[in-house]
Amino acid sequence: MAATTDQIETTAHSRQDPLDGTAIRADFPVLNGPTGDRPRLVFLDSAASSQKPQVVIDALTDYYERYNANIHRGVYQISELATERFEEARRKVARFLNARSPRECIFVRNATEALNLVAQSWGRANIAAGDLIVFSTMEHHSNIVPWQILAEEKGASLGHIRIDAAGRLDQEHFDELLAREPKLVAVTHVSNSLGTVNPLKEMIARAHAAGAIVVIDGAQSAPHLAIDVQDLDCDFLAISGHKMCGPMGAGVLYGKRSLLDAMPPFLGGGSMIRKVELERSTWADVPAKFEAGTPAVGDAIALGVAIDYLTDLGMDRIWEHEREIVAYALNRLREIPNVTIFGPQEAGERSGVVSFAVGEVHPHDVAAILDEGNVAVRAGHHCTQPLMRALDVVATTRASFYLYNDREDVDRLIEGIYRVNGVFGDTTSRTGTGGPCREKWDARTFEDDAP
Ligand code: 7TS
Repeated sequence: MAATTDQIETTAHSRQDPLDGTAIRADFPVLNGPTGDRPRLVFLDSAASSQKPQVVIDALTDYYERYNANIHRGVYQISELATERFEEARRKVARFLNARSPRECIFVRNATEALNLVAQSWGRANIAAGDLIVFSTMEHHSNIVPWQILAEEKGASLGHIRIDAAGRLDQEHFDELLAREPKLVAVTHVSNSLGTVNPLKEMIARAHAAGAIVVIDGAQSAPHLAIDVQDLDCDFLAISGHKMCGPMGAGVLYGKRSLLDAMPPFLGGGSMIRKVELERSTWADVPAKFEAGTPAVGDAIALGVAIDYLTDLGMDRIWEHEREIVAYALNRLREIPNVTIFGPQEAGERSGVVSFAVGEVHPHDVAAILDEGNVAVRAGHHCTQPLMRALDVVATTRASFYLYNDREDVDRLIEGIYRVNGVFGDTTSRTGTGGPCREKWDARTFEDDAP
């Protein structure tokens, strides 16, 4: 029987400690499906989008088969049920993030939409000519472009926190930028390209002391570690459901109630109004004020089920599981002399993301050869072009691990890299130090990234 939001069963993994990636894969049809004459799929691109467990797929099917209806308007039974389940999902999100109230959690499509909402609503109301907006060099384009659009429109200026040679945010440079009293600081919790976990709590406290509000891009942290927005004291946090076992189409913007209440709407239309007259309208209370039009009802409900699934396994155990795999992956990658690993070198300092170069082989060639062995990785700039420029590379190959990966997956990755070297020849000898990228990486001063 299909799982619904109120009947998710305790999974077979509940009492396992630590997590067992092989057993968890049994919950994910894509990872278990037939692969013809290819070996089992090793999925190492969860930073782009995670796979979905059967319970999440069932929750979607259940919604469309049993109670598909628009919400907040029908007086008939299935509309009421859909509304109840949608609002229940909001409560689950609030508990997951430890928000003070579900009203602080707005359903959007994804992290990109959440960040644009803040830029367009809070930003247009609060940013003026000459104001400073700060973000970091390691941001995903979703946490860069909305601020550029806003700054352009308002005549505001931009400051970019530099990164150091190990791929961490340069905290001294951050303090220099804070001394210029920015109005807003936007920073990622975890880098999608380097895996760096940023020391947010103290950065947020410093930003607040300087008078800034703080927007956190949680797209790469919410799937992997326990987030407590009250403890962090961030003003806004953006997450994408599809990276955390949920369906495409449901993300969340968390915002402090006092800020959300004071903000103008982002999109206008149905559901977000209190009263509409021909000349003017008034707005509904949050969260409805920011949820114009028909939302992705089934997706939001299924995101609630994904949150149940993750919570049931335990976010702390998921984090520990990934630590173990990443430590193993870093060690095994270091066995290969022409592999350069970007970002912090210790597993404890990074999430499940490992970007690397194989000698001078183009990342797309690396990914294509890995795919021949049914190992799925991503190659490219990962929507972090300014970061690639700081690294002095055009692209990297990126393996990103999640709860369903294990050491065997790492071994398959390593086998594939040896195959790359077999095809292209080991390029180590050209530099003798682990490839040209590392030399450039070490020599980089990053001065040209100064605002
Ligand atoms: N922020 C970060 C840190 C991300 O990694 C991503 C997506 C986004 C924002 C945007 O998320 P979306 O759901 O709105 O698209 N990152 C990636 C990636 O690393 N590969 O593909 C998408």
